Amino acid sequence: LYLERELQGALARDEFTLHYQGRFGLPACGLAGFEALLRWDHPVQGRISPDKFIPLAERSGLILPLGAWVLRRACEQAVTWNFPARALSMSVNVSALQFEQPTFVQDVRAALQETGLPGAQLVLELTESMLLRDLGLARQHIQALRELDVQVALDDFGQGYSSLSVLQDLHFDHLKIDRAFIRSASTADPEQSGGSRNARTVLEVMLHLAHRLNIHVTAEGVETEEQLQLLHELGCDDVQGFLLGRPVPATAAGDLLGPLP
Ligand code: G
Ligand code: G
Ligand code: MN
Ligand code: NA
Repeated sequence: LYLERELQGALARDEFTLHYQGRFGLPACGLAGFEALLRWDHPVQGRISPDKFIPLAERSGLILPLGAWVLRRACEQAVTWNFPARALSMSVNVSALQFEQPTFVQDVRAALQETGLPGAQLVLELTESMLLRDLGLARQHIQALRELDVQVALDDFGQGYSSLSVLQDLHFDHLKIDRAFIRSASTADPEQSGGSRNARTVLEVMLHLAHRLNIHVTAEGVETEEQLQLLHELGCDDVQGFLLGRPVPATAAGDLLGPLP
């Protein structure tokens, strides 16, 4: 309750910042884009994890102005970093309440227009659970986003009770495989080798399925060289994770950009 009350004024007090984590293309591991990740620095409590405050912000509705701020800020940053000239994209996480707003697509269009970011440079990350709440609305919004050239990613794929129906019913540009899969497919524990073999097969088939649907695959939570090697062998397109880069503030993320081509 304390945090919920504190959250109300946090946007006005300027306590939120965005961190950026790189996404890297295989095999060369060149930078392909960034994912914007929200951080809350409370003056007394210190850094509070989004896992903690996003659900609170969803419950109170604060996620709407906060989500709008994130989108605007991330688009501005992508323009500042010359993303169109670099052919990089900025990924933004969207919450269920945000996605369900009748004005959602208009809000995205306004953010693009006001910041000058071309739609093609933006990726919106959606989760399966939010899409299944109203499949008809999801279809409509995704179609309208495509008309803006905005890319759509299915985030956390494989987490919880995933079904294949969303892949059949909706059109995604990217699939982000949940880090739990990456971990179990690459485990070196001999006791786990049966499970690891199974997990590897599941990963392989997920990649094959996505590629047959023309969906670009990103592996999340890549932490070891062994995982990177495995993903390369399996033909994964992009990787994200602590091995290649943690989420960092804008100044540090900007240092990862080379000179303009
Ligand atoms: O960055 P971190 O691993 O702490 O993020 C934890 C969770 O918070 C992840 O599920 C991530 O998708 C989510 N998250 C981070 N930033 C945002 C944001 O700007 N909006 C929404 N809706 N979720 C976010
Ligand atoms: O749900 P979503 O995929 O948006 O969550 C992104 C979160 O995952 C970020 O908050 C980031 O801190 C976290 N993350 C990114 N890379 C790694 C990693 O290699 N290992 C772990 N454990 N977490 C990661
Ligand atoms: Mn994400
Ligand atoms: Na994810």
